[in-house]
Amino acid sequence: MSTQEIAVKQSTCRVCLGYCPVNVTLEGNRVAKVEGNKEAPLYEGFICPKGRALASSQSEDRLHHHLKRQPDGSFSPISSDQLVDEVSAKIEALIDQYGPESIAAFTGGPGVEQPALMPLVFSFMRSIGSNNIFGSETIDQPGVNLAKSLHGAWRGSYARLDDLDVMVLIGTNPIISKLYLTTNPGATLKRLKKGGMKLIVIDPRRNETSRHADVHLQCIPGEDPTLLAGLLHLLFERGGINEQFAEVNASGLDTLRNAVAGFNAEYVTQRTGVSAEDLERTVNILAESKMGAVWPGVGPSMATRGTLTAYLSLCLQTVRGFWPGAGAKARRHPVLVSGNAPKAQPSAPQPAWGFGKQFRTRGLQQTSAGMPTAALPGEILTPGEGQIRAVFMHAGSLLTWPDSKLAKKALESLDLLIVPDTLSSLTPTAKIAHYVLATKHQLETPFISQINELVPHIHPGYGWEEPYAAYSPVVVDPPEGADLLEPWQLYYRVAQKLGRQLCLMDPKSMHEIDMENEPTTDQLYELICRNSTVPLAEVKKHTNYKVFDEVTQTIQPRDPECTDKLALADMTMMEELDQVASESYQDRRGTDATYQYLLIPRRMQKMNNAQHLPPSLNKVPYNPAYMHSADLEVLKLRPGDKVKITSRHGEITGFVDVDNNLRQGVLSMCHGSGSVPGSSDDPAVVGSNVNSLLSWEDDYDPYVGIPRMGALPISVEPLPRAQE
Ligand SMILES: Nc1nc2c(c(=O)[nH]1)N[C@H]1C(S)=C(S)[C@@H](COP(=O)(O)OP(=O)(O)OC[C@H]3O[C@@H](n4cnc5c(=O)[nH]c(N)nc54)[C@H](O)[C@@H]3O)O[C@H]1N2
Ligand SMILES: Nc1nc2c(c(=O)[nH]1)N[C@H]1C(S)=C(S)[C@@H](COP(=O)(O)OP(=O)(O)OC[C@H]3O[C@@H](n4cnc5c(=O)[nH]c(N)nc54)[C@H](O)[C@@H]3O)O[C@H]1N2
Ligand code: SF4
Ligand SMILES: [Mo]
Repeated sequence: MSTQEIAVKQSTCRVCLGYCPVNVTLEGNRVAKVEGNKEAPLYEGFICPKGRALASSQSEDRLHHHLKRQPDGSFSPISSDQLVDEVSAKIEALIDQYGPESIAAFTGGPGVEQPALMPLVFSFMRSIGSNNIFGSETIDQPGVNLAKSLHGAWRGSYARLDDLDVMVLIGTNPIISKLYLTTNPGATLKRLKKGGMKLIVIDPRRNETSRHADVHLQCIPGEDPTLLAGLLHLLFERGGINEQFAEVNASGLDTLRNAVAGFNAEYVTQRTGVSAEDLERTVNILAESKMGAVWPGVGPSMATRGTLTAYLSLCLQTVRGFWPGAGAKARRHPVLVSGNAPKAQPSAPQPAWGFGKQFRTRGLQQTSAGMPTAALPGEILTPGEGQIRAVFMHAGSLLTWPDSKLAKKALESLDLLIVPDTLSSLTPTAKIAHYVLATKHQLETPFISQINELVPHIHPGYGWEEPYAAYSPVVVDPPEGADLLEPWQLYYRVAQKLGRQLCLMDPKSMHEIDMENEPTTDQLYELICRNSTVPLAEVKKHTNYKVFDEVTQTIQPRDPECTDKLALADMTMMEELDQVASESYQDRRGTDATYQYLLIPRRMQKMNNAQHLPPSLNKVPYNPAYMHSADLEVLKLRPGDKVKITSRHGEITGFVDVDNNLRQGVLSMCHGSGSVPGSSDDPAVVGSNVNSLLSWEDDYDPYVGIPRMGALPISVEPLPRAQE
């Protein structure tokens, strides 16, 4: 029996943007249990296994000191002061010799966990004069952002879930990912279905969400543009266009009609593998629905032509007039941010590219989705003016960037690589760093929920539909004797050493951070939220999450002088659609006698990208290669068998498992596991790195450079069974 004091504290899980409210049971300074908080509104006590596992991940082999890589490749502990001194000196020398653009930062998942990280990364990079701020959003769904620029946006945003007659999900699995259904997704979906909402899912896998679908279009991977063009064509044919809405709010209706004319039911059926009856049922539901949402996810984004898929999704939305009108309750409400009143009117298309930074790699450039990650390895490896020599890396890049071999080569060639980590076992990316920043665990830091109000600008699937916000104080102290820094502190201290002034910027104002006296994380949060609609001090008064009803927004009427229109026939998109129509789709798909299967991405409930989660969470420690039993039979494989998976760019060892929810001919596998090529790690223990099968050069998106990361032709060959 423990004699330690037991206490329960309220907090927030920050493993993903679900940001679930949790109750943390402490035994002394040890986290004994993490559970859902039943008193917090909206979530009804919901929590997933990853949240519950925060208890054990907190107490595992923690990294207590920063590490410096020695010439022989080993690591030695160093103090925070030494880390800051040495990193500052190196940054200063690189800037002197090569200029500020030789310094880059990359932020991935950890930006979700640490609300102060992004503002300080931006501020630091601005202070040294470097534009090289990259992030995971350009290897995620950059097309969603580009499509919004090309099509224009509805200033009233999408309708609220409760107002939808139909929801169309294209390669997204909210029950697992929490995209689009942020709070308690299973219960929310059941409620919506009970209320009469129809669900249409386009996905080669009958996933956890499509099991609730009225129509599941189990398409061949990579054929989303064909399918969407077909649905548009059928809507035009059967008079399912909201002409009145389009007349006032959109341009290019006739051009779009002509562009999709070739996508008749026969062609689409043959090409996508979806039956004509299912197409018909889908079109009927769409035509009968007054309000809807057409939402793409990771699936089509990875399958190439993600921008076109996202664009056609917006076109479908607009030709049906599925945008909410004046008087409706809005879908978003600013609490910890400032906001503009939503209006029932379009805002015209904006430039998606053609401004900002141009890179030397494959002609890639800055776009409305940000700096292209696709350019980063090339910009590191190509000598000469513009070469990147130092990277602050907040991600698990060796397991999450396409082409792990190239990622390793590039990151190893840097003069300076800094990677934060929490565990002494170190991630593969941390293992090749010059400096590993030992950082606090999420329950050791305070939290504000502001990011969930900012991300909807990047992707409509995140954020709350209620004016919701939370502040969570520190729950536990870091391990005794540990010398840790929160990542934002590194930026602050290096800037201080270099004599740079850090400024926080938001649309309303610029604020200079005091560079004499280091703020606490809480003080920094006050500054970050200085223009919030509800003062942070007010949010802090509520230990539970709270719905701030007083800032609820209603969609305002259209400005009488508004002449903006949504573009249904952007020229670049129409050209790409024309390519789709005229190409040999078998050639483009790329399967043949050798590469018979298509690899597709997925997410799993008990994994989150490359994050450290307790291996005990999952039945098997690796990421299984799921296939249909009919395919396994042909290959004479049983679940658990070891296989060699080969693409045109690389090979990995994997372990198959059966999933009869998959379309035949498809292999579905999660990313974020495994090791880097050349490593001796056992895939039965660490899993398989699907990114070793990818190449940046393969069929990359011409605008942002995201390569083929799904719908990837592969071969699967049995290997001798693993020794027990
Ligand atoms: N093949 C394939 N590749 C993909 C995808 C796919 O579907 N298929 N998805 C893509 C998408 S959508 C995304 S968003 C990216 C995500 O890619 P990443 O952003 O790289 O993934 P995360 O796992 O979120 O990053 C967390 C990693 O950073 C380390 N880390 C660094 N700093 C910290 C810190 O301060 N705290 C903690 N706790 N950990 C830290 C963690 O240990 C972990 O290794 O992956 C992309 N890659
Ligand atoms: N548990 C968990 N939750 C997460 C994450 C995680 O790693 N684990 N990651 C977070 C991140 S970084 C992101 S970006 C979001 C992503 O959230 P989602 O977009 O919902 O991503 P997935 O859950 O991978 O769902 C992708 C779906 O696309 C399907 N698919 C694959 N290829 C194709 C195709 O060619 N066409 C179509 N139509 N469908 C296809 C897959 O079968 C799968 O069902 O999830 C976030 N939430
Ligand atoms: S869904 Fe799971 S991982 Fe995401 S915030 Fe909630 S409990 Fe954490
Ligand atoms: Mo993502």
